[in-house]
Formats: sequence, structure tokens, C-alpha cells
Amino acid sequence: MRIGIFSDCHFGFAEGTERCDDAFLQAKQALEGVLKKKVDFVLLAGDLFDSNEPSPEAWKQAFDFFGIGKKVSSNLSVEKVLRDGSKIPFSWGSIPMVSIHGTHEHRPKGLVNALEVLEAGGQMVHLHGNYCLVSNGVETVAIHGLSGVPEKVALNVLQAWNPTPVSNVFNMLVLHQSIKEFLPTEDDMSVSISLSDLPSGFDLYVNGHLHWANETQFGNNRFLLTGSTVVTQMKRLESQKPKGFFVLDTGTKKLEFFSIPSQRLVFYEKMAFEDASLEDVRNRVTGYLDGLFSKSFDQKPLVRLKLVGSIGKGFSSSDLQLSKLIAPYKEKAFFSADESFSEVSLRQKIAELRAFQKSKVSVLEMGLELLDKNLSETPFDSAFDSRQIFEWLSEGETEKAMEALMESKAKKEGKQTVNDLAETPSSLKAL
Ligand SMILES: [Mn+2]
Repeated sequence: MRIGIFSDCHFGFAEGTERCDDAFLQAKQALEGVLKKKVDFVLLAGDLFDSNEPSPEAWKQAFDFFGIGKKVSSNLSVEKVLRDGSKIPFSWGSIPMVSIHGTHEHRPKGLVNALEVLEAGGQMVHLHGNYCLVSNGVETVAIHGLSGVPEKVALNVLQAWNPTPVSNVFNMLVLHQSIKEFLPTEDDMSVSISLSDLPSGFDLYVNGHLHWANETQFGNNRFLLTGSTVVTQMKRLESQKPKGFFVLDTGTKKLEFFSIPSQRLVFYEKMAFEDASLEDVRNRVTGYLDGLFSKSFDQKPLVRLKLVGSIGKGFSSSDLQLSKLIAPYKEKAFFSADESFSEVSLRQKIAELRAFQKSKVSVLEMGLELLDKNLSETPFDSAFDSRQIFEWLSEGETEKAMEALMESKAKKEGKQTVNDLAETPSSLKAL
């Protein structure tokens, strides 16, 4: 049999924004894509919706999506086998859809989730701690599904469920969890399952939740991260591979990835600097953006800029004004940009501390020297009595110090503007 596999469609994502149709348009192409590849049924690995209480707009996206599958006739039968052994038969006359629910649809025990509603409405088979058998009369495939559960209990739930493969059929195990091997954290609250914890004997392990597609081998087992069909967060891993869907052939065991034809691209650019001047930073950012937008895109891309490292002495990252730098391009993309510069490099700071240590000056003198040194690189320079300011600061007389600083700032600039006043803390507005 041929099975279309994808997940994390996130219907309802970015509602009320320019990107409100992204989830639907990309999921629609994924479904049309697998149908074109003549799959026998479709397996979804969770997070069909972005919210556990979808809006009418999100429900409309979901029904438009299932409507596409309803047009393709099929005589496959599906039988859901509950934990107590009871069986529920499904036949719709159209291509079967099987899904677990994800963390986004998760609702507290006792409450109905959106995928249970879809099953009741005859759109799909929903699995959670049970399995179903999909049969075309010649071949049967067993799908064992565990829907998304809180990460800290995921391993316990999986072990308590303890699924075993059905003999003589192709068996798939579908989850919607974080997996230790794919995340940098070892925090048991955010991830509890390792590949080695997965019960053995399944022909293919499928996991939604992590939004970048990946196929990996562990032991003799095949593990598939379906990835999402839409970008919901601008992550580095999501920028490296386009969004798409998989087609599995249980006969040849071939698993193929196909890109969604028309999709919003993500560019993730991390720029590292070392004691750079503001000019260096500006040139590199504009150089990158000029290069990027020398090409044209059929959809406004997502651009993530991450500036790290250090800028040289005498420069302040607040003078950089990253948003102004991006402003000329802002109609061309959806931007997320930030910088986390330290204003001098750590190496330089350590060298300074060493030098002070050698000269064996007192802590007070050390502080004063540091203040003088830093001031000498600002427009304040010797505009006021730094020793006096330092004494006030060390005695907790912050108000006095601020007053003196504001006074010398005003003197330096010759006037005080309305903007200055607006930025002045209320206690100083009387100035
Ligand atoms: Mn998701």
C-alpha cells in the first residue's frame, strides 16, 4: 500500500494577520500532493489545529481540507481496535484519513478534543493509545497511535500503553512528542522519550511535533520526523529544508519526501561579530539583505536575523537601531531581528581585570578607574566630577547622581528637548 504522511498543519495559525491563510494553503497542497501520488490512505501525526478550541475560521479550513479527500473514492475499510479489544468499523467510500491529536489539540481528561469531533463527524479515525487496521482486502496496515501528552509523563504513558505489533502486517507507531536525540536539552520536564525507549518491532516509527522533517535510523529501525506543513516559528532547522510531505510504499519500503510546490520560505541568518564597529555591523546586515532581495519571491519570505558577539569599545548597541536598518526592506519580508551584543568582548574584560589585579588597587579605586575609563569613551567624557558621582552611587544616593548627570547632559547639549523630558523618570521631571 501507499501511504501519504504529513503533520502539524496548524489550521487557525496566525489568524487575523496577513499570514492567516498559510496553514490552509500549504496543508491543501500537501494533501493534493499525496493524492496525486496515488496513495491508498493518509496518516496525520497531530497538530491539525493550532488551538485546542479552534475558531469557526479554523474549522472551515479543516472541512475544506477534508473535502478534498472526500472527492477521491476508495473501498478501503478501517477498523479501530480499542484497548478493551472492542472494534469500531469505518467506511466512508472516500480515501481514509487516520490521525492522532497533538499537543496543540490536547485538552484535559474528560473533555472532547477537536479530532474526536472530526471522527464523530465522519472525517477521520482518531487514535490515542489504540490502533487501527487499514485493509484493501489484499494487504493490511496497522497504525498504532499515541496522541500528544505532556512531555514529563510521555515515557510513562508510552510504557503503560506498551503497544505490540500486529503479526503478519506492516506496523507503524505514531507519536507526537519531543525526542531526546533531536533536542539540545536533557531537561526531563521538556523531553522524556529517547529513541531507545520506543517499543520494538514496528516497521516505521512516525513522530509529529518537531517541525523539521527528518528520516533517521536507530538500530535496524526507521524513524521519521514528519515536520510541519507550515512555518509557525522561525527556527534555524526549519529554514534548512522546505516544508513537504512523505509517501511510503509498504511493498518497496521506500519513503520519499516531496516539497510543497508554493510555500513561504524561511531565511535564518546568524551573524557573529568580534569587537566590530557599528559601520561593520550595518554593512554586513544591509549587504545580506541586498543580496537576499536581489532575487524575487512568489510569497513574502520570513527572515530571521540574529546578531551575536561583541561590538568594539566606544560603540553602543543601542546606537545600532536594527529596526531602522531593516526599515527599507520591511515590505519585502516578515522580519524577526535581534541582537545580543556584549559591548566589549569577554576576553577584553578578563584582560582588564587582570591588569587591575596586578596593580593591586583597592576595589574602590578599581571601580572609579573603570567608571573613568568607560566615561572617556562616551560624549560625557570629563563633563562632570566622576569621583563625586561615584561616591554618591556607592552611598546609594542615586537621585543626586542622576541630577548631576542630567545637569551635565543638558549643559553639554546646550538645551533640553521635549523628548529628553519624556524619557526622564518621573522623579526627575521637575528638572
Ligand atoms: Mn506542531
